[in-house]
Amino acid sequence: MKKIVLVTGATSGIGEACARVFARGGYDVIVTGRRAERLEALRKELETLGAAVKTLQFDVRDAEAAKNALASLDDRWKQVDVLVNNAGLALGLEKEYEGCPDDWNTMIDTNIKGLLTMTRLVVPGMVERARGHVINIGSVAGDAAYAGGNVYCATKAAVKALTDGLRIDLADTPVRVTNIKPGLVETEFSRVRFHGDEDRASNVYKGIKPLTGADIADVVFYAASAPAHVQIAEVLVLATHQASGSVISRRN
Ligand code: NDP
Ligand code: 8X3
Repeated sequence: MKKIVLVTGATSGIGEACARVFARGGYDVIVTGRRAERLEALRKELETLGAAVKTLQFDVRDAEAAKNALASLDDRWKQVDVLVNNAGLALGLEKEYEGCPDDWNTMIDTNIKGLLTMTRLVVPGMVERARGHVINIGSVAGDAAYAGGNVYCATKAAVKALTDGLRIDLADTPVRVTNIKPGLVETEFSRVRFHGDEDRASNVYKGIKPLTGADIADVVFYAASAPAHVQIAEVLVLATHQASGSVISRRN
């Protein structure tokens, strides 16, 4: 029987790349996100890679919708082997004392509460089956705050704490828990952060070769593929010319 991976936020960027790498690696794949057309296009693509695919369209901020989506799966598909908690976003780069409370709520509800919702729904089954792996997508932003990062950085620091806490709570089970912490990855992330301002978004990657979603997906797949006694607890993945959240060497 093939293993099953569930990737949240698979309609773009890192999540989409993870879905591809796991499909190529022999998994059946559950992809989630809010954009139905993209989920459908991805389903078709992943099927050409030999994977069986389920699409679940819901907003991770809506706990009831998440619960209903998972409940709609048949028993075989409910047996998720790997949960990749990837859905997330940054909004804005304002100073903390000038920031937008709606943006703060969206980041907190998605990056923290959405991840918790999915964990709460999927992990009890992993414990029951004595098999499973939770891979959270944290960030270098969770290691130290950078200018204007305030609330986003706080959500990713929370992802680190929640990943560590889950690992502690699961230490007496075979279920593994991993935090993958990327630096600059060129995806739709900056376009979303700057509310669709393409110029501002592309400036983020000026003068540096950023990571790609595929670079991160390879690390996620490596963690999932390690032998059962090996738990990759945390990995910080940076572009070569990025040294920390705020130290980036750019060339003209
Ligand atoms: P993208 O914007 O390209 O992808 C984000 C994904 O999250 C999309 O599939 C989107 O799907 C999904 N998503 C966002 N909000 C929701 C929601 N409320 N409900 C369901 N799905 C949601 O960005 P990335 O691929 O770069 O980001 C993926 C993760 O990686 C995030 O957690 C981000 O914080 C993290 N990260 C990104 C870095 C970067 O530099 N790009 C670096 C470090 C970490 P849809 O809109 O269809 O719902
Ligand atoms: C995304 C990377 O540096 O923009 O988490 O915060 S960064």
